Amino acid sequence: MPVDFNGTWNLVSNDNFEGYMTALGIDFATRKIAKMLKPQKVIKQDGDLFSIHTTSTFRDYTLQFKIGEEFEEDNKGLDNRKCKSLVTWDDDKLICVQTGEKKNRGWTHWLEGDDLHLELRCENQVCKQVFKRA
Ligand code: VLZ
Repeated sequence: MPVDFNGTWNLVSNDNFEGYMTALGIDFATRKIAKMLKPQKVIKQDGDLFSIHTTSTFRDYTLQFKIGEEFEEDNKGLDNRKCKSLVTWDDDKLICVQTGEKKNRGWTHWLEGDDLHLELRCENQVCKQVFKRA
């Protein structure tokens, strides 16, 4: 039985989001706003189908995918670079590889106790976020 990520999650810590955004080429002014945000994630998991809605007072981002099925991701409102994304399970971790112009791009979600963890990777930068249930 896979882990159940369903729920509404509020950001409680955000380590090196600045470095991650810089690696993505996000401009200075946008980074200054974005690093202050406390985004919320609403995750819906139904078998192999997922949707992850990341919302904030500044911008929202929605991702829908099926485990094991590569899709084109537009990263609209983030860096707007298209990539090919593939999400798979690695034990209880959800791993996304985002293949495109940026090397080593992707993310990993997992649960630890009652917390949702997210590692965001781009080039040589790693951002670590922790969320608690709303
Ligand atoms: O999350 O890839 O949960 O997409 C931040 C919105 C969204 C705030 C970050 C505006 C999305 C930022 C991170 C402006 C530059 C992400 C995935 C894993 C799902």
